[in-house]
Amino acid sequence: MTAEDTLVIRSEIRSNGVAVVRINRPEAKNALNTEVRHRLAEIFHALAGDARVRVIVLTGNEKYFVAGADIRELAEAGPTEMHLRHNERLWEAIGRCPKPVIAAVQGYALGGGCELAMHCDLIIASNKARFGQPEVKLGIMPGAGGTQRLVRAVGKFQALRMLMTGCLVNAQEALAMGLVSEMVEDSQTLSRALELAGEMALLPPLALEQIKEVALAGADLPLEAALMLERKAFQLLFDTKDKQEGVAAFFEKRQANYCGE
Ligand code: DAK
Repeated sequence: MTAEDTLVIRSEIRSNGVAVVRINRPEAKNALNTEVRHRLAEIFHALAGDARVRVIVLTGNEKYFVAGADIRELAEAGPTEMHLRHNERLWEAIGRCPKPVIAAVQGYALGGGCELAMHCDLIIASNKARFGQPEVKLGIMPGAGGTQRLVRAVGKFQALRMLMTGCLVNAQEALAMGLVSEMVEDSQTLSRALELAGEMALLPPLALEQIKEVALAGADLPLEAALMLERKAFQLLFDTKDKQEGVAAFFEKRQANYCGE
């Protein structure tokens, strides 16, 4: 196991190929300030390029996943400064990560925190988790994909209820509307995310990568183009050692051992 600790992010790579990234700013309810955003981007870039890593779990602490952007950093900023921060480049490190990313959400996931969870592929939520896009109550609006990813995730009427009232939804509501993948007992949140990550770490990485890329890119394409994209990716996988291994393991009635090639 290798571990890296900084003041704001803790990350470790476990022997089963699961990396755990933990946001650690308890004094500000894990709010995303410039340092956290930069460190998150650096860590995700590093994990994406690290062959040991198969799956990433992103989490906060027991009470706060992330309480949003750091409001102190928004208070004084003007439009040019906001533009020059180019936060979109930092978010891309997570949204475009080619490996599976699982959010383990306990407590509040608000504003940029809800957007951060929506950058992930699966969301495992504590039954005490609360989600919201309360930016409107500050006189602003979501700026990291909230208006777009939320509509795509839960549909217009639930999304606009959250976006235009700033209300918080509990985990049960979030599950019912399709904002989270699974809801579990609060104390089981991280362990369930790690269990799923461990299972996915045993699956063929190239197939997982292609599934993620095609599912996400295809959602924004016309159906015919998306289906063609799927066919091409499907065909590509027939060239992999892992396809041979998966089929051989099936007939030999054994566990497949995927090498990622
Ligand atoms: N930022 C900074 N400090 C925060 C904070 C935040 N988001 N949330 C909480 N804190 C601080 C509080 O100021 C307080 O500090 P002290 O007074 O102790 O110094 C401390 O954390 C404890 O807060 P509370 O006393 O309020 O704690 P509670 O447990 O009672 O309530 C809460 C927790 C999370 C429900 C509440 O603190 C809250 O509603 N916080 C604000 C949530 C919020 O409005 N979040 C949305 C922020 S706007 C962008 C992309 C995205 C964004 C911006 C730009 N670009 C691409 C450029 C995103 C914007 C947002 O997320």
